[in-house]
This record gives sequence, C-alpha cells and structure tokens, in this order.
Amino acid sequence: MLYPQTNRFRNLLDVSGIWEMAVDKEDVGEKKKWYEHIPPDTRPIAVPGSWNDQYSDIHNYMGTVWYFQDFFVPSEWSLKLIWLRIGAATYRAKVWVNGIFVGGHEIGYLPFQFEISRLLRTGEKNIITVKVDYKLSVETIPQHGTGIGHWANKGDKFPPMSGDYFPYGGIQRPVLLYTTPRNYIEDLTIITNIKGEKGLLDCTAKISGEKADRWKVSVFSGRKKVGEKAGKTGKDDADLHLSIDKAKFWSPESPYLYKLKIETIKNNRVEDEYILPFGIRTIEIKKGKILLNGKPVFLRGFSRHEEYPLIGAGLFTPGIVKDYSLMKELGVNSFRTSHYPNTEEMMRMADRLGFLVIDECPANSLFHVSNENINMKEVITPATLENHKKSLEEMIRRDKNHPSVIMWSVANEPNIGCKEAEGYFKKIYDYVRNLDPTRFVILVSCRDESNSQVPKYFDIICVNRYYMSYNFEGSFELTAEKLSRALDNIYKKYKKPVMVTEFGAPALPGEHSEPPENWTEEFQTRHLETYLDVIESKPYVVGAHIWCFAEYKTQQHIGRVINNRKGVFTRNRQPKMAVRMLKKRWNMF
Ligand code: BDP
Repeated sequence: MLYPQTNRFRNLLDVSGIWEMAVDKEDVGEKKKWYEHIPPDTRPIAVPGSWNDQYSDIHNYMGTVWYFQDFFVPSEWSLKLIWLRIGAATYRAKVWVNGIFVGGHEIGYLPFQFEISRLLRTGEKNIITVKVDYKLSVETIPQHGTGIGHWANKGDKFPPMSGDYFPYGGIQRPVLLYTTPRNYIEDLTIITNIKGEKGLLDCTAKISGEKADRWKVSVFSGRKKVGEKAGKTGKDDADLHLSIDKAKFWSPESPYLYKLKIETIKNNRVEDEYILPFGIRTIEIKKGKILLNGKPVFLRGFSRHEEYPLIGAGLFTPGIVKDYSLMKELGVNSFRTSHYPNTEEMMRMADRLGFLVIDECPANSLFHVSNENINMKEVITPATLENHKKSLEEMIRRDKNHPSVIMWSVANEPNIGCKEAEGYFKKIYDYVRNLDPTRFVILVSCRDESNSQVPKYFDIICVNRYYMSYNFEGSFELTAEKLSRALDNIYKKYKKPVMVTEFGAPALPGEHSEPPENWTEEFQTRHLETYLDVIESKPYVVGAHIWCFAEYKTQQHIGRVINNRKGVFTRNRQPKMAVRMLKKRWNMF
C-alpha cells in the first residue's frame, strides 16, 4: 500500500487532532445507530493516540469506543477520487462516513483505506465515525491472554493479552483524506540487484481505473536524472527494467536513496504520478554469513517497542527522532520492530538513516496454554491461521519497498513444542516466501528448539535467551557456559546462521551495587557484557539484539515493577549505566 503524498495530481488533508469519543461498555452503539446520531455524552480524545493514558477510567479498558470527527472537503476535490486512510486502529475498526457504512478492518498496527468519493459532500461539512474495539480471542493476532500466552502457566496478567506489553487501544496513527486521479497508480513494487558497478531495478506497477496507454519511470540522484524507461501498460500489472551505471549502493554506512518517479500516460497526457525513495542493495546468506551488497554484516542493536508516556502506542514523531539519534550514538546498525509493525514514519527514517530492520507482525506469544488438558485444536484454529496470514500480507504490502527491511518475522515466541505447530508454521513460512522471495523469513523462538522441527523451515535460527534473568544461575561464569552450550547445540542441530534476538536483565535506574546484584545498573551492564562476549565469539552467530532499547509499559504482573525494566534507557529515554559500555563496545565497529 503506497504512503500518501501530495503532488500536481494528488492532494492530502490530515484530519487527525482532537476528536469526540464515546465509551460503549454495553456495546449498544450500533443498535442505537450512533453512526447517525452522536450520543450526547461525548468527551474529547487525541488522534493519533491511545485512549488508555488520556482518561484513568478507561486505562485498562479493552472494549468498544466510538470516535467522531467532522471535516470540510474542498470543492475542487469533486473531480477526484477521495480516499480515507487510517494509519492503524487497535484492534478492530468499523467506519461510517456521513452515516453510511464504508468498511471494517481487523489487526492493529497496519493501515487500511476506503474510497469514499461518492459519500462525501464537497464544499460542506462531513462526519467520520469510527467504532474501535480491543476484544481479543483465540482467533485474533495476538491472542487474548486469559489462560493463554506469555507466562500462561504463571497466572494471568492485567489487562489480559498474550504478550508482555500494554494492550494500548484506539486510533493510533494518523487519519488522512487524500485524492488520486480517477485513473491512478495503485501500487508499485521495486526489487533491486547489483551487477558490478551497475544497479539493476525491476519495477512492477498496478494501475487502476481506465487503463493508461503507457507508463514511464525516471530515476533521480538528487536532481539529476540517471535513468528512464517507458513502456506500454499490460493487461494486468506492468513491468519495467532499468539499469543505473556507477550506482551508489545503500548500506548503514552510506544509506543512499534515489528517487523513482512513475508517471501514467493516456492520449499523450500525464494522468498520475508518484515518487518513491528507494535504495539499491542486495541481501543474501552465503557460507553462513549475512551478506549486504556482497559483504558480511553483523546485526547489532535492539528489539524495541514503539510506545511513549501519555501517547501510548500512538504516532509520536519527536520520539522517533530521539530514538534514532540515541541508536546512532550507540553505533547500532539494526533493530527489530518487536512485536508489531512500527509506524510508517519509523520505517521511512530507517531507510534514510541506514538501519537494517527485522519487521515483525503482531503474532506474539501464540499458543502457550496454562495447562496440558487444553485441546490445542481450540487454540490453533483455521481462523487464527487466516488472520495470521492477513497480518503478514498487509505488513509486506506496506513495507516491501523499504531497503532497510531485510527480514520478515512471522512470530515472536510461539509455542513450537506442540505437534500442531509444525504444519502451521510451515504453511506460514511458505506463504511469506511466496509473497516475497527476496528477504529472509524468520521466526523468533525462546525454547523448544531442541524438541521441535519448526525452526528448520526458517532462514536464520532466531532465539531469545534469558539465563540469569528468569533462572537465577548465581554467577555470570555459569551463565556464559550455559549460553555457549545452548548456542552450539542449536547450530549443531540446524546448521544455519543463528541470531540472538533477545537477551537482557532488568535494572531499576539509580539502584547500584558492587558486586553487581540483581535489579541494579551494574548487574544489567555485566549481564549484557557476558552475553555479548559469548555471542561475538561464535562464528555462526550473525547478530545480537538486546532486550530492550527502552523501558516500556506492560501489563500488571508480579514479575514486573510498573514497567518492563530491561531497557538500557528509561521510558523517558535517559541512559542507564549499560549505555556507556555499549557506546564503547559498538562504536569500535
Ligand atoms: C521475551 C519476550 C518479550 C518479553 C521479554 C522479557 O519476547 O516480549 O518482554 O521476554 O521477559 O520472552 O522482558
């Protein structure tokens, strides 16, 4: 799905801001037709943003909330197609425009849009109504957290959800109205390759409406045109190939972005255009190493949650800029969008600043159950599989043109130890591989690698390890031995590159002890150093991501002190002691 932009054929109106909202605890809104008549007792709510931190009475609420906003559509938009695009609503949304139902969407953290031209009154006020709810089940991605999910056998967390992060609800990302011509460029896919000094480009476009006769792509380096190709539009998708001499290749050290301009032409008139920044790079696995543009690269960085105080999981652009500046200072070259697709603004900045991204769908902590008597067929359902595929398909459709994205993560820490998991995840792997043959497909596991066949289907064996964090080994030396043995065994079994996608220990900022004791900054620092020493000594390990970048809000549970404290930064992005160690260690690369 293309990111909306303005140009001579396209316009855009951001209708985010302060909206009205009504909490619908009894779920009566549809019956009472709130999409036709706004109920009297509404209150203001910020969009984008999560409802939880804006009002304390709905802090832990996972039910239904209605959103209302009126807006004015300029008269000159009447000749265009007008689209309503919602960047993300968690978890489920239904949308009405001027009282007419336009569609719904499930799965948070991904954009959805509707063409609403015929429902709008141009030159007049219009109203959007969005019903959002956060009701989870075994069929949703992620699943609900009652007797199921992360630590299911250690008691439920509050509010319940299968993962270990706060289930923030609401319209979390911008609501945009934008126009396209009636015959418009609907989608664009570019795949890049390298041959000597040449950059090769394979462009596929989907053009909708009455077919254009021709289309043209031009490539710009700054303002200079460095390539151009035109062709007839095909019956369905159209394909063009380009070659750029003496190309500059994209990498974390030099994240060079070209611009691709695509134009559609009918009767010798340009009808629509779209400009896409792109980078030329290749990514492959050879002799057990990840090669970026033919050279080995080791991924160093973090798993990171995209959430901040007050705005929750809402788009917060100063936070994005700050987090990238902190990661740059630390010498980080990579991160994982744990445990859901990040904002489009975060992804665009990764291209621009040069980060290698593991893009993760929201399938976190699937299929763990609180006891063995639960029938797995009730937990792993055909509808779960369909929703899971949908979350992957939508993530790939949104992020497929980012040079920064090098891996698709299909799940974080699912239960891969049960017999039903193998067939399920093989189907998921094949599905993703078929959608995108150019990137690595991974699954992040935390145990059961030795008695499961699931990891063997994936391109890199990604594991999370928490010795001395959940089991108290008592000594860092013993921890190092255990980690070393575990990694060697995993490699021996799978003979594929291994990545440690999570490791870390909590530290309460300001707590100190020498010798290092659990929960202190010294302990966290020593813990991370111990792990990094082992990981970096293994030639088959291709990356290390620390859990986690910053402290983040999670559910209430006896194992958590308000937030998850494993961040090396506090939730307000202040450094803990480990940051000094990492800066020294990672900036040597
Ligand atoms: C891992 C999960 C991550 C948790 C982390 C932790 O993948 O989401 O929050 O553990 O324990 O198992 O902090």
